[in-house]
Amino acid sequence: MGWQSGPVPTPQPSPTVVWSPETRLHRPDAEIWVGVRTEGTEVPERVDRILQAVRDEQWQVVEATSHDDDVLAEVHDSDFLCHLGTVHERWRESGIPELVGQDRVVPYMFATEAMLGQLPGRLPSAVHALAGWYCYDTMTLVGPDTWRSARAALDCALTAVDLVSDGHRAVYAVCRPPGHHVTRTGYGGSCYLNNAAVAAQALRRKGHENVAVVDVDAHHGNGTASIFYDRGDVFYGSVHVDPGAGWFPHVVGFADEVGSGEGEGTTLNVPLSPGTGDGPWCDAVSLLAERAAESGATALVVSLGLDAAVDDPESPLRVSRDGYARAGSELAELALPTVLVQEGGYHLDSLGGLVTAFVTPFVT
Ligand code: SP5
Ligand code: ZN
Repeated sequence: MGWQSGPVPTPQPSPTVVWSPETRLHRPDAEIWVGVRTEGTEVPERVDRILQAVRDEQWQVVEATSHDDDVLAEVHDSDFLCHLGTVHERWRESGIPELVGQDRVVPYMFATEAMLGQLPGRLPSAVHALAGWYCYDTMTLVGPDTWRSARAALDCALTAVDLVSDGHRAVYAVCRPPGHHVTRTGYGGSCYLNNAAVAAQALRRKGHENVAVVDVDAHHGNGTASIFYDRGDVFYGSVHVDPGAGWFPHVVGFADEVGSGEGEGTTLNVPLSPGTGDGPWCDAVSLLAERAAESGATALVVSLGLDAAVDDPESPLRVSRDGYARAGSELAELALPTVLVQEGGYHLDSLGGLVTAFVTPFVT
């Protein structure tokens, strides 16, 4: 070793990935579907698989910083947030875990119009009834660490917004649990807080007059769609498996939902038949990109679900890794400051590779 050897200064690659160790804490442990308890597919290992893949790419990974509730409170109802933050503690205090052997919060009834008719209905006092007031399915269980993880996932998204606002071209947030099924007042679909919607709102607050959300998850993002349905300042475009063909969220996500009031024309749904692969799926992403550009958006949020992939257990779409790479290129070509928010994607062996395939065009 001569005197000239020593550390050679290398330029720091820009932060590309934001994560938080707390996103691993949430363990739903089960998913109750058509009355049957299964293990569920929205597992902590998803985070590990994604991190491994981005580290293999030598992308810089940074930890999320904590953010206050200001933007969150603009997107979600305050009673809903209070409920979600405290419901597991109330469940425990009620004695249900000992009495019936269920330590996760699971609703058993839903006060829909079918129950109430024209009656007003009021907030139930029993926590097991209250559970169905804010949760709209039986698949989305709340455990002791669910709130912490959901809040940490949101911090990932908000940290990504900060970095993009500071001049980074694109930042990917490893949000877990995912978020796009959460409305202003209710959660479901393995989601608890709408990370993408809060990111879009945060970009509005940072001065972007128009923001586009493009959702490539296999399922329609009913939460994000509903939050922005009547707003003209946030475009929402989604490609997903046709809910009319029998897929979650079943009741929304159809092509004739185009927005209302000031938001008329700022929603675009592209439902595809089960079995659809790369060609039509990539065409749909191109259309969403085109319409996002036409909306006048100066910033982009991508709801990055990888569950449209051929091997995914939760959807019948058949997109390849190459398809995800092409979709990433289409959206990267918009050349907008971009926050990529992790949504679904459940095939553990392919998940990380799908993420890097999609994100690579944004960072090269
Ligand atoms: C964020 C996201 O992708 N949420 C997915 C919500 C849809 N879940 C529907 C689950 C349907 C039942 N799953 C049973 C497992 C069969 N493989
Ligand atoms: Zn999904």
